[in-house]
Parts: sequence; C-alpha cells; structure tokens
Amino acid sequence: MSLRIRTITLAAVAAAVAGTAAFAATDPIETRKATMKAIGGAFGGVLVKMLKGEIAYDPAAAKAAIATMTEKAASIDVATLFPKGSETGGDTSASPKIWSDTAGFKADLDKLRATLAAEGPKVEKGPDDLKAAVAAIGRVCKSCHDDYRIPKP
Ligand code: ASC
Repeated sequence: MSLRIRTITLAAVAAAVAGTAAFAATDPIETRKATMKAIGGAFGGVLVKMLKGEIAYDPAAAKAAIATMTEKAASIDVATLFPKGSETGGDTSASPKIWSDTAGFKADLDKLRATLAAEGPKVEKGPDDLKAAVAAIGRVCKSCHDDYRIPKP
C-alpha cells in the first residue's frame, strides 16, 4: 500500500471511530442509563453504604455524592433524553408511562431536585442527619421508579 493510500485509509478509520463515539455520546438511551447509573452509584454506592455502616461516615464524601446527584439530576432534560422514538431499544427500563404522562414524570423529576436541595445539605451534619436525608431522598427515587420504570424481570 502506498503511503498516500494508507494515510487516507487511516483517516477514514479515524473518522469512523470518531463518528461512533459522537453517536454514543448523543444516544438518548445510553445517556439516560449512564445518568441513572451515576445517580444510583452516588446514592446506593456511597450514601446508603454509609448509612448501613458498610463504609465509614465521611462528611466530605457524603457531600460529594450529593453534588454528583444534584448535577446529574439537573442535567436531565426530558425532551432530549426521552425523545419520541426512544421508548424501546437499548435494554431500556423506561416505562411507556414517561411518554403517556410526561407532565407527571417531569413533576417527579422536579421533586427529586427539590428534595436534593432541601435534604442534601444534611448529609455532612452527622450520621443521624445523613440517615434522615437518605430516607427522604430514597422515597423520592422509589416513588418515581414505581411509576416510570419497568421492573427488571
Ligand atoms: C438506590 C437505587 C434506587 C433507589 C431506591 C430507593 O440506590 O438504585 O433505585 O436507591 O431503591 O428506594
């Protein structure tokens, strides 16, 4: 292969790879799954573990977990992450109710943001406050999942 053709071939491969990455970054199902995973990782993987004593109580780490949850909850734009046409595929657990009752789904999302703002600052005040905040936030997680997430078989 001549140097010129090889250069063109490499450029084509690079463009194809870059195109794939760009698609993955804007794929709504993948993006919303990654967002939920980050929120669940901070909640279940950090705050609930502290509450249960599975990891030591650490105010700075608890605060960071709330910051992650707050940032990710703020990043959820329902029209962008749950567009029409993304109801199925990609192993999604999104319930059809998100599209039939979008107003209710948005109200639950607002409830999550409000609860994180109100309860989040408690987690660095001590284990008892952490416990109260985690309980309040967890209720909001569960309520929305009960209505808008398909249970895994
Ligand atoms: C988690 C997680 C949820 C919520 C919910 C709270 O860690 O992944 O979906 O907490 O179980 O009740």
